[in-house]
Amino acid sequence: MKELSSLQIERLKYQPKLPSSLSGGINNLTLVEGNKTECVKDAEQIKELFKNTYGKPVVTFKSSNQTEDAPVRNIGVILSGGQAPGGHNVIAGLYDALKQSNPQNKLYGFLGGPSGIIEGEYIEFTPEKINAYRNTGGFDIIGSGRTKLETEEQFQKALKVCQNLNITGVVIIGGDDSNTNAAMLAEWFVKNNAGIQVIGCPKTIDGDLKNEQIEISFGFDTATKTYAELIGNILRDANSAKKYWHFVKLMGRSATHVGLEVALQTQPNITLISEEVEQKQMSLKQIVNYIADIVAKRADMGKNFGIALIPEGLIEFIPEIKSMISNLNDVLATLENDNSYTSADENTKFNIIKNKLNAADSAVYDSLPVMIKKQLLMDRDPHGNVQVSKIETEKLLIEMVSNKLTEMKKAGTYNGKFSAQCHFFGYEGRCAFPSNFDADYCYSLGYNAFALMKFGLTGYLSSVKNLSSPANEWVAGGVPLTMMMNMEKRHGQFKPVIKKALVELNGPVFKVLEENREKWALEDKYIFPGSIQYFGPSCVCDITTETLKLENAAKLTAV
Ligand code: FBP
Repeated sequence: MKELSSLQIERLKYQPKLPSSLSGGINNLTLVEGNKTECVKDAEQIKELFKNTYGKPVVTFKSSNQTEDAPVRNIGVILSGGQAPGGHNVIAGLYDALKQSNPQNKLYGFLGGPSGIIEGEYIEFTPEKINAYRNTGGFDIIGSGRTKLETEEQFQKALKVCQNLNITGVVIIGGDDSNTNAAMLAEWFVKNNAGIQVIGCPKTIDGDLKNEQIEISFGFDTATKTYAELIGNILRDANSAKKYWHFVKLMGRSATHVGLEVALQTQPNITLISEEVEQKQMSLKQIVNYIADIVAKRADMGKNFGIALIPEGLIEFIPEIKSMISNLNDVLATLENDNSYTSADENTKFNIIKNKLNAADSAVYDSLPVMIKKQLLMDRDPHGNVQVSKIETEKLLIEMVSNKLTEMKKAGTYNGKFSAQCHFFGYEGRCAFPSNFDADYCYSLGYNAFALMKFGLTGYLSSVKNLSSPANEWVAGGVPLTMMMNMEKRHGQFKPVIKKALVELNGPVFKVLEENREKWALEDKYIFPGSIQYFGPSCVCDITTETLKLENAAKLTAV
């Protein structure tokens, strides 16, 4: 019986690249401090909530000839939130840096996400354990979870667990919500003189944890390439059989970075961008008309097939539904402990909600199909987000487009055949073998996280920049987490959170779609990217995403 696939065996041997500033050794670094920082919005409240960690400078590292002392340290690491390719390499980079710094150092992995540090569930990493997971996808080395760290009791428990293990530093690998956790924990540890540093690492396939300092979160590269391969295959199937319209919902939560990137890699007929829907204040009906119009035009050309990409978070950006969801979130927060609601049957629940929503939102809620009404009532995640992955927007759109085409047929404005298939791509890409880019980037982020700890920093996000250049030219450093924060409503209350980066409609990436989409809608300009290549010529193994390429090129021209 085989224990490992051939690719697994070969990937374990891959040696990830480091930026040259780090490759001179973890004990041979100089820290360069930039200017003090401000948060993105709501400065007064954020300053008040993060009295001890607010306003720190952005930092970078340079390699130095002087070797520094490296006292023995124990560090803990947490994988938090949704899986993203490369998480294991962050841990491998962190482990290698820590052992290189002082072989007596220990790395503990908290099990099952942030709850592991509260419950004291952990393992100590051994070389064998780390070596078995190098360059692999998944978070299964220690598991992940979405527990929100925010209460005094949780912080006290975490402190106790860390003290028992002599841990003086915690690395949290996560997205915007998880790094909000990291910022809260860092502040609490400083306030309570705990002597424990906290460093975050930017993870999420969604690509929405980015800003001037963070070019992209890890996992986006591999996940989008995986989806692009699948979409390319479906495009070819559609173009071969010429009988189906494929409606593909793509993960990415609120922002449409994933959908946009995949569109640029494959050039499908229709790509909806949530941010554009919101900006143009498009109603659900207008979106349906837009799709039906393209279906009809293609049918006139004898083409009863095509592909439409639907962003996972679309529903939250359609103005009338956005307003309804916001009202609904407040209503649900008041019903959380109301037995007459929680124990009610489905129809009674619908009626309670309908009566509690304001008139306009109630009408919108009531107009939706039962399937969607039900999905909108599902529990919010621990951070208060609607679980958009469970809302079947692709099915909703197929049904509504089909109804619209029936009307058009009666009116004599459509004379085609509409047969649709629906897909949801998300989980397929989150645990793929990391691309060379993600393998290198993640390893560097983990290695760099330990460098930040060595300099006594806390409340920072590990940052590696200049990512469109070869890895040795990448710039390693750190960004204060408070710099990315603002106040947002969650579970009916305003809370400090890291601001999500949405697709910029004036940005270079969206512009490419905007300039080409009419052509892509009617002419078939499909591109078939094929699968991620791990071995072979650099032109296929080391390509970055279109998003990174275009955004970094635009930054260079702006300088
Ligand atoms: P993170 O923000 O934690 O990285 O999660 C990303 C994501 O994959 C979203 O794209 C998706 O909406 C969500 O996780 C799904 O969550 P779950 O894994 O809990 O079903």
